[in-house]
Amino acid sequence: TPSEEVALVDAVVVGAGFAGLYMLHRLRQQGLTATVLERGSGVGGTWFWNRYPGARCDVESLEYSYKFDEALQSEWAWSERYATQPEILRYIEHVVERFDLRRNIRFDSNVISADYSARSRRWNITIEGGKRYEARYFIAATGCLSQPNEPKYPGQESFGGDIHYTSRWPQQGVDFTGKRVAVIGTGSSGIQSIPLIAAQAAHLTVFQRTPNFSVPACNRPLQPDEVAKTKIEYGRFREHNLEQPFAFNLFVNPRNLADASPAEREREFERRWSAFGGLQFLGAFQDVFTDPTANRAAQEFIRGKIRSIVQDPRKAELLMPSDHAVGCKRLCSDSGYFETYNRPNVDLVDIRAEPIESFVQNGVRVAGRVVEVDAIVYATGFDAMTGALSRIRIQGREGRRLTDEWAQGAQTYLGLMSAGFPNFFMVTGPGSPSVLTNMVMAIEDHVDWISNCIAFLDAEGIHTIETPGERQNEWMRDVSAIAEATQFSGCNSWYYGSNIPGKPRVFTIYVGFADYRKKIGQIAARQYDSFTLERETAVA
Ligand code: NA7
Repeated sequence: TPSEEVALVDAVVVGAGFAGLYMLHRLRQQGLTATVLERGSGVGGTWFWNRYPGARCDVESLEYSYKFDEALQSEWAWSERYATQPEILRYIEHVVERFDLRRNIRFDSNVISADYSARSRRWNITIEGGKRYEARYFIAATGCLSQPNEPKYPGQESFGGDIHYTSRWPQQGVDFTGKRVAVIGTGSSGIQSIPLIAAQAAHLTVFQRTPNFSVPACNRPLQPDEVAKTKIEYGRFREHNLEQPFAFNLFVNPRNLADASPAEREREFERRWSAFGGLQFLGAFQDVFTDPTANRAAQEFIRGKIRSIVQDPRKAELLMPSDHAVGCKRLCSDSGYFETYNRPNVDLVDIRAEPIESFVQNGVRVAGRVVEVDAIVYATGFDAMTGALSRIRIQGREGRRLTDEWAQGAQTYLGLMSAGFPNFFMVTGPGSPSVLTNMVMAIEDHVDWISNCIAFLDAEGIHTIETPGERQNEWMRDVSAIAEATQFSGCNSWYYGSNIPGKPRVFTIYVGFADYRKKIGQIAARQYDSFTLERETAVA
């Protein structure tokens, strides 16, 4: 109704995770008014929702944290090499208090639509319940892995026990003591939670569709001397991160696998497995990710490990990936994952051989038999990259809908803007390096770029920025071409949207953070000349 109050701000930011929080801070610092709309009841985004047992980051805590404030980064003390979800959430909450961010965040606010008006040059944003906002800038900080994939099985309502999702775990936690539990899904979330659920529950049955490569995280408490060594030159350490292809210190052995003797190969893989851990495995030889032969050696090494750890040969066989390269799907970092299958209370069901037919009152029916359980845990991942954005009805110029424009795959220029949607920015949007980086570095870089851009526009009296369609086409062609030259193109993964039935198979991640960063930096230095900029025409 016309009398309904509309809040007027310079910018509306959607999402109060790492991206939205820093975006708010930067906008306020430059004297703008901003509101963050967050569908959760607290801050943290990914780290607010994914509270499942064992949830932790696969990038080291000294790297996976904000660098924008010297005092913040030198004072905050991480306890472990890889921080757990509760510790990361505490850190985010600390940042919110320290920079007094909470007063501009509205919680429990699910944004349902955003419409651009060319007449007023404003975005009209509506949240569930009807509250409306008008803003010059509309900024999506909605995350790349924030819209859960929740496959439905026949008979789901008839299941008598509890159903949980790793992607929206209850705040008060879940007690599985004495319970028979099913976990569906063996990606990072499954692989991290399975060991802890198995240790607590009476019995655990894992329903696996595709076995995954996983390497021990080699997590441990951080030692005061190593922390001090990093912090004494934290600025240089961060600069070095920004020059890396994935924005974290991946120690890449400069040798090719073919140049190493069999003994050297074994030694290097073993060192990566038992001392470096996790994603560092990918750096064993510089060609692991580009040469199929080198990659096969890495696959064989991990399969050998699974064979030697898992005592039951049937389970070991099922747990060995055979249809994809190492790194083609996100390499998992675990703490005792394969060992868990040696517990007498853990079973494994291969749902390719025995598909889930339905849920029944007392369990899960597969291939004509019922696996009796008291609780079911979905660890089935996300509608990645575009999922959260496509749930908002975003309408740009002439009523163009973002979901229509992206029907054949996301279309952006630099992963920052999309043609037809003026003054709409995305933080780590599709077409940027996003999930193939240390996310916090990628986020800070984008937020700095967007806020500098807005400062420039305001200073120059430019009211509208938009990307030309042809720039966008060229950009997305480049993004695909770069990916085609890597192992990523060789398998079905959520990077390609393959986990979501009907989603077009498009790679929307720019491989190579440092190159990307240089490119967007040059565009900013050239005063955004590859965009269309409109200013007020002077009246004589
Ligand atoms: P992932 O990595 O997408 O894993 C989801 C798992 O669930 C994976 O094993 C899937 O098998 C399985 N899945 C997905 N849909 C189904 C259906 N319909 N039936 C059975 N099994 C299914 O998500 P995560 O949450 O573990 O991790 C996401 C990222 O977060 C991770 O890579 C890190 O970057 C952080 P599939 O392999 O598709 O056959």
